[in-house]
Amino acid sequence: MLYHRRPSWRLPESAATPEHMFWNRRAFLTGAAGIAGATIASPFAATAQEAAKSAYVPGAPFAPKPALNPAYADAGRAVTDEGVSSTYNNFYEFASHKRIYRAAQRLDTSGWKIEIDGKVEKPFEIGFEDLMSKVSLEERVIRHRCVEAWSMVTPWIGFKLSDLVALAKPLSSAKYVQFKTFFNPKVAPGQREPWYSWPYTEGMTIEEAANELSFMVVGAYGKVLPKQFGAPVRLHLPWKYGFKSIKSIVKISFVEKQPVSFWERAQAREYGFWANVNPKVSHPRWSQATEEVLGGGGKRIPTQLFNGYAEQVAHLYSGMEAKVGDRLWR
Ligand SMILES: Nc1nc2c(c(=O)[nH]1)N[C@H]1C(S)=C(S)[C@@H](COP(=O)(O)O)O[C@H]1N2
Ligand SMILES: [Mo]
Repeated sequence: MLYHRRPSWRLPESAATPEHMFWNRRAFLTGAAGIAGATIASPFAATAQEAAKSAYVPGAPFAPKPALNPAYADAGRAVTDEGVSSTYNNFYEFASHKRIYRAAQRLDTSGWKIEIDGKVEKPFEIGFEDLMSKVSLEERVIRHRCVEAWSMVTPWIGFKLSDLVALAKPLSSAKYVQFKTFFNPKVAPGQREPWYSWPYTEGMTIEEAANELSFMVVGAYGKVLPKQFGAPVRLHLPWKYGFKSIKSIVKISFVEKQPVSFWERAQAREYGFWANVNPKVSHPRWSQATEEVLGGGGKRIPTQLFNGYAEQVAHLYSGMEAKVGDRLWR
């Protein structure tokens, strides 16, 4: 098929990078466009069992649908077709290629809990539905820029990460927030691949977490978040490369030291902690100056500093480039 693996990727010292996905996505877009819409219906359908267990069934209509935040009503370009964005995903837990949407349906999100710990007043665990009753939901149409140089626009439903930080009541010693994805190799075959350090983790500073762009996503395209997008709850940080936007979160820890994240551990030279989008700073193996519009028939557009969100986030990094150099941008 369209996906191939270089045998050398099985070696830990050349831990797999997402580069091949970029090329395979291109092959998919040109070679197999159109099949997406036809094949998605059945894997999205919830089982009766799931529906009985939860009011939030992945892929079911979001009812009532939260109001669109007028500040994010328009991303300046077309919303990516749902049939494209929901059948071409990065979710290494299920496989290191993009066509994981069927495999991801095995993830059982009913009874989902999130653990909050570290430097907080009192660690606790909260059920997903309980969390939903404590946050305020809205819809945002948002740009997403993957480090592999493709991009999309998605109508997300979610709540501000700052709502959750407020619930967690961090201590003043909490300087960073660390996120963890579920770990269940029985369901997620990618997690049997020993050259990665599972579970997927990500992190950000507490100031970044307080920014209003930091969004916890629980829905897309008017639906309860489909599993392949990272159900039941994933982070979205639109000014950073996509790998920062961790999926299917089970744990959030408030910590003193800068956490090491999944891709940083796998390939520190290429992927770091900050990963802010900057068209002027190339990835070690490709330019970041332009991006391919997902579902756009191979069309490329210029990449914008902070993915076009500089006004909201640039101040977070003033004076920092002198300290961390190019690491600020990868
Ligand atoms: N747990 C987990 N989160 C993840 C990933 C992953 O492999 N596992 N991939 C990341 C990358 S590289 C991108 S571009 C986005 C893709 O999100 P999407 O599939 O919803 O488009 O998810 C990010 N979050
Ligand atoms: Mo990505």
